[in-house]
Amino acid sequence: MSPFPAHPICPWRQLTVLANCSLWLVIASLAALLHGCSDTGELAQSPDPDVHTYIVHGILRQLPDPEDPSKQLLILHQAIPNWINEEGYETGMPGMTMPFPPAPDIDLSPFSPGDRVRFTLRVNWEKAPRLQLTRIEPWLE
Ligand SMILES: [Cu+2]
Repeated sequence: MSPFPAHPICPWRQLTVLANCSLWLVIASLAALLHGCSDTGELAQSPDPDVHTYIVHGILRQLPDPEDPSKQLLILHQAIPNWINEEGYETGMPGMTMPFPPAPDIDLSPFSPGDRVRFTLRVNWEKAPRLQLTRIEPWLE
């Protein structure tokens, strides 16, 4: 007869270890999912199909110049996977540098080019300004 026990870890114990691992996997996947959903992309759909609100991350490239209207707020933004275009199709938008006209109450004084930012983008395909940045904060990870 072998001097070693047949089951160094009892089956019940193995099950518990397995259950723990699966539980962590589920928690990790859920966290990843929630993170993905809440971090970048469209917020709760507005009742108006022409209005969409997105949370977007990017790098501030240029601040607007009140003296020179041609100098707009430019942000290199990450891809917006669930971007809905003017025709109502979810086409997504790849990452790019583009202008984001800020809402009148937005204070850009704490920001400088090169800053990592997280911002809210409100799109209204029916009414100007069609794109408007309605909130901006440092993008901290
Ligand atoms: Cu873009």
